Amino acid sequence: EHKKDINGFPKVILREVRGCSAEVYLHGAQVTSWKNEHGEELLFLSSKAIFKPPKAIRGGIPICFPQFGNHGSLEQHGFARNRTWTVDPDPPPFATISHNKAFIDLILKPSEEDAKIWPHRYEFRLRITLGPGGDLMLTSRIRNTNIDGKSFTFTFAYHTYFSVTDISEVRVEGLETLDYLDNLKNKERVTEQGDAITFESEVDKTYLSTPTKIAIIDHERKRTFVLRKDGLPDAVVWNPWDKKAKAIPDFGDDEYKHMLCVEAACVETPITLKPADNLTHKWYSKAVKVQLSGCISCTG
Ligand code: TA6
Repeated sequence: EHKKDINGFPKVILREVRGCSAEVYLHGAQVTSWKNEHGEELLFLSSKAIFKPPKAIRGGIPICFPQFGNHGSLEQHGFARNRTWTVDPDPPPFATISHNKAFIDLILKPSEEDAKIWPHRYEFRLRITLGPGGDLMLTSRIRNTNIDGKSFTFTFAYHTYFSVTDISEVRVEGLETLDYLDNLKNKERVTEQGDAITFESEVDKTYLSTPTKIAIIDHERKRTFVLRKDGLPDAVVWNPWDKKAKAIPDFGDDEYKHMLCVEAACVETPITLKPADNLTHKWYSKAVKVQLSGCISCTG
């Protein structure tokens, strides 16, 4: 269902048979709401979020492409989350579709402006699916359409903001004993301790070579999020805590207590894409596209 919000910004609403729903803004192709069949909101969205360029919406699931982080020449986390996407008129045959799922296909191609800052041609196709059980799946397919034969590399993340009751009562399971880069200590490489991760201060960690499944347990609300990913070896865990949250203009002062970012990502080893052969419009062979999927389900 295509709608405009109270400020006239276009968004799409996905509804599933049992009453689960999701909302996606064309600004950044950003999911900003994911509700279960009881109408409970499962994603964090800041009360101070800005829904138009040049800001990315604070919350939901920002798409970080073609760069995760702020090390390069591009803006922090790349420009994809700051662009207006369009509905894909010619969606590829994603194998995952079935009749009882709600989905939307969006596409981003470079503008003249973008080509100046990132001199590559690409097609970024994103399918957002709300499954029969209310699972939310994002599948990105990126194709290099350079005609000069040049490959390009990129880093990537689904920068997901989970809504939690109280961050000090949250545990993350699946990242124990793994190595991570501590982004608060100049990306020092550290080995995580042996049991579930809990939170009592600012955290900004890029876990490397992580499992396909990570669990986020909201103890108070007896709710568990399970994040499953494919093609994304890393996972970023972030909570700004009080001081950093106060310093972020579009973040409410106490809102850090009710969110946790766990992000399916590819950070340590960038993905390199060769130019696609001059294939027909049929969807592209494996070699020239990459499929990055993140699926989050929620129990309780
Ligand atoms: O994902 C963690 C992180 O890289 C943090 O360092 C923090 O900058 C966060 O992303 C939010 O970034 P943003 O550009 O959305 O304010």
